[in-house]
Amino acid sequence: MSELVTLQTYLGTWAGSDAARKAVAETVTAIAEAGIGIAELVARGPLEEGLARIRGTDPNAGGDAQKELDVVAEERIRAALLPTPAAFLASEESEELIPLNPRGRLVVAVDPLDGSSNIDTNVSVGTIYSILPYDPAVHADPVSAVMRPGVNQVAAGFLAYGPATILVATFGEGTQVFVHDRRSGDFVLARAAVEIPVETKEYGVNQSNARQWHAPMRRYVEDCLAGKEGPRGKDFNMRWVGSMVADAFRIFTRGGVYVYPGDKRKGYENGRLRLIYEANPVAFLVEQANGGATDGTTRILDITPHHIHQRIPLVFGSKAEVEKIASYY
Ligand code: AHM
Ligand code: MG
Repeated sequence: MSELVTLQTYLGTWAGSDAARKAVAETVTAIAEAGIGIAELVARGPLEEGLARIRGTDPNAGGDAQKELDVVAEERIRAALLPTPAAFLASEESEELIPLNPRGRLVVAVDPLDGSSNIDTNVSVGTIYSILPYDPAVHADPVSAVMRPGVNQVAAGFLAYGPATILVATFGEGTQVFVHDRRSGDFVLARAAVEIPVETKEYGVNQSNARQWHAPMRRYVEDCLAGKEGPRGKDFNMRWVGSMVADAFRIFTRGGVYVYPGDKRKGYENGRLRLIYEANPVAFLVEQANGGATDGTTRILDITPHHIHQRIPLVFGSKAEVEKIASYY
């Protein structure tokens, strides 16, 4: 059997003696380590009953009910990032940026616990991160460093806490999958270059919202449901976990398309997912794995954010299917 590559050795080779890359490597290592602790808490499930409880009555910055574990996860990440070269943290759970290392030259945006409405159901939840460069000489205000189109990301990824704790990461050179080896404690490289199949017969969407969708989305799903006899000429399968990290990992494994469109409900005009710490990192990972990511028509990574917590309609996965969806709009 060939030599195992750990996250540490992978990052050591990738960064070499490049100071900027070393800073990114250190930051991702800290997030991965925080993830191991969060995975342990998630795995205690009902034994940590209090953590799945909704916190107070106020929603979080993104407008969702906040669970105890959302807040604990954010705190674990913040603490892990303090000694790294990250200057600020943007988080779903905090209205404002959280200051970290005053000499840092990176900003990190996270969804500390994606899919947290599922904590008590024992399906995968995860942590999503996006890393951008920060230069105080250019960005007088750190918020302006975060409010840039996703093409500026230097690294992105997510941890999914499922049967295995996995890290899907990109440093701009393809997309890699690492698996946390509970025996050695290391993240071990399992897939060095993820390739999302271009074509698919599998889509994922919360179909209970169908009556709220706009016409293009309704037509797209109707055509999938029509199967072989319909205009698509093939039978489709539908899969929806309702934890984006889990749905994304399935797409990285066997292709498919994930769709959370904007709809007619108040507050859902731009769908549900947040641009900066959900759509952008996933779009970066997907593109690096030869997939596509749009808001229906426009490439996610080209969109200039106007608010840290803004939502964006999101379509990502197998390239040909993402393009097909654009043709309905
Ligand atoms: P969260 O970050 O508050 O968990 O919200 C994002 C989640 C995604 O993981 C998931 O795909 C989506 O919301 C599910 O939304 P819905 O319950 O409307 O189907
Ligand atoms: Mg979340």
